[in-house]
Order: sequence, then structure tokens, then C-alpha cells
Amino acid sequence: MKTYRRKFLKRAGYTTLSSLLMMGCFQKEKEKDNHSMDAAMANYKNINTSSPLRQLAATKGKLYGTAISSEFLQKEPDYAKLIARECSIVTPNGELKWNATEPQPGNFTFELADAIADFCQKHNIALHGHTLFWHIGNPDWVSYPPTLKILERHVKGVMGHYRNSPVLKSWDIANEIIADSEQETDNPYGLRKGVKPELIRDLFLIAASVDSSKEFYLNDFAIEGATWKSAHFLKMVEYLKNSGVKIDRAGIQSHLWFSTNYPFDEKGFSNVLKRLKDLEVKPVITELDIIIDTPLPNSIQKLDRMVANSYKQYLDLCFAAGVDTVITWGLSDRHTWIRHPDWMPKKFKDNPAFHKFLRPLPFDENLQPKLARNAIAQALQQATPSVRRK
Ligand code: 9MR
Repeated sequence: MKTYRRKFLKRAGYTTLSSLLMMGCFQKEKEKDNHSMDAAMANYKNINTSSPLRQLAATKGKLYGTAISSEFLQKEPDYAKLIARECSIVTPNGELKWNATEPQPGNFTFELADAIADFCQKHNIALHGHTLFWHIGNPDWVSYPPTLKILERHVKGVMGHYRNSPVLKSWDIANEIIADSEQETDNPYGLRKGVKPELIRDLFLIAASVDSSKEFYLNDFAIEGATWKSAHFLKMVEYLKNSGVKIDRAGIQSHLWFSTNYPFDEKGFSNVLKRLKDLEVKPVITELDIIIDTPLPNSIQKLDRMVANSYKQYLDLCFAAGVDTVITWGLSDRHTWIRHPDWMPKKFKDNPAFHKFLRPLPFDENLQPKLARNAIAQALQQATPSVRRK
């Protein structure tokens, strides 16, 4: 089995996102009848190429958006303009993480996150709060997991600041609490070592005591199929529901790998969505981006078509299950995390010739729409309407 480890996470002792996706989520035995993604759905005919994605989404009672960074918002007016045009929801890339909001114990700072909130207000965009609790992105003084007392002060400080915000509509109350594998948990819920289910329950309770007017998410990755992680994620959702706490939505991050070598686990993912429906917790696609795994095609054009077809296949399934919100982890390949040296999957990092094949988002480096943008548009156009999201 291949493993890819991000330098950053290796230090923390966690298996990487990419290795998990490779191992569990999509890596099934090769199927003889695995059709060529190149040939499938190749045309994208009758697509509305002039309407912004937010408008196409609104027509179906849905929201479309992206992760956003205050730094680029300030430095790149063309990027800011594109976000305002295309998006009806955004997630701050890092501005609401613990290291940004409470760098010193009890000292809160919201300058950068507020700049994003102001932008949202100006352009009528919903803001998704990411995140109150994570094992990464914490200042040095915070241990993982933190004590309930430290956690409570943090949640009160951060959620309290946005209690009256007209744009902030939802929170990732907890992010990535499920361990990366069976070997890395010490409890039947599959939680990261040291994390007790009661702590997560209390976190949701504290959040509800501060501001129950927002939607509460449990957010995680590598749950887009029948995986060890998805089984434990669902178990935690069920535990939270049974504990009677407010949990409205499941954030399905969707950092996806597609390949001509292994199929997407449609059946497994459909079962995850069905189980969430039974639990009355609505799914949201919170961090979508798509990497094409080796063997890579011989041209960027073909690669872009494979990415687009993968978007279409994935979103068709999501929309058929009633998903009403899709957030991509970036809008343009110019800013994708996956090209950053700290995060680039090893397989790509070790092969400089592969770098240019990391094109996971709907717009290119020059902010020009790619075929993936058309695939999202077409999936939206073909989707059954959702009950309108506010
Ligand atoms: O894309 C984000 C990257 O720029 C940050 O350095 C990193 C640490 O804060 O977080 C990345 O975003 C992650 C998100 O917060 C949670 N899911 C996985 C995302 C990609 O690593």
C-alpha cells in the first residue's frame, strides 16, 4: 500500500489526507469495465456559460461558494471580483482558526476574519465559520484536545463575536475529529487519541448556549465512500443526535482523488448520504477539490476534461441526494492548497513534471473558467431544486 505523508502532518503523527483517500475512499480493486473518464460526459452542451455559478445555484435553491483568504482578497482585486461574482457562500481559509482568533490565552483578535465578514456583507454572501475545534491550526499554548475550560472560553469568545453578525450563518463546531485509521484511535468512536465523545458533546452544548441561531456542522474528510472513517463519522453523528445536542449538518469535505485506475465508490457514498438523511442531518459539500491520480494523461486539456467529468459525476450524485450547498476549497488553481509545498502530495512533489497537472478547481491561474466550471454549471442546471437556502 502506498502512503503519502505531508511533512506538516508527519510531525504531528497523522496520516495524510491523500494517503487516506488513496487507501480507503476510492481505491477499490480495478474493475474491468471501468470506463474511460475521458470519453464519458465529454460535451457539456447547453451550458449557461454567462451566468455566475451563484446565480445558477440560486435558481435551484442552492448555494455555491469557495474558501477565501483575506490576504488575497486585499492584494488581488481580480480575485475579489471573481468571488463576489460567482459565490453566495464563503469559508475563511484560516482566519477563524484558533491560531488566528486566540493567539494568546484569552486574547481574541478578529481583524482578518472581520475583513472577510465585511466583504460578505457588501456582496450578499453567507459566511461559514471554520472552525472552533481542530487538531491543526492551534497556537502552541493549546494542547489537543484542550481542556473543557479552555475550549469553553474559546467558543464563547469566537462565537460570541459573531453572535449578531448578519452574514455568519453556520459553524464547523468540530473539524476532523475522527482518527485517520483504526491504529490511531483509543476509543470505539474512532476519535483521535485523547478525545472523548463527551468532550465533543459538551462542545456542541456550549456552542448552543452561546448562539443557537446558527447551523452547526460536524466536518470531516475521507468520508466520501464506505471507509473506516465514514463509518465512525456516522457513529459520532448518531451519538450526538442521541445525546440530544443541536447538530444540523454534516460537512463532507470532499478533497477527492479520481483515477482511470480505480472507480469512485458511488454506492458507498450514496449509503453515507442515505444514513445522514435517516439521522436528519443535512449534508454539505464543504471543501471540494479534485486531483487526478496517475496515470496522468498526455495533455492539460485531457486532464481538465477528466477533472470536469469527475466534478460532474460527484455533483450529480450529491444533488440527486438533495445536497443544497457546495463549497470548493478555492476558486482558482492560482490559490489551491494542493500546490503549496507543505501540502502537495508526495507523488506529485517528487515529480516536478507532474506539478502542472494539479488543477483541482473551476478557474485557472488567470481566473479564466475551466471545463470544471462548466461541469459545476451543468450539474446545477440539471439538479432537482432544493428547498431554498437562506
Ligand atoms: O488550505 C488550508 C491551508 O492553507 C492551511 O495552511 C491549513 C492549516 O491551517 O489548512 C488548510 O485547510 C484545511 C482545512 O482547514 C481543513 N480541511 C483540510 C484543508 C486542507 O488542508
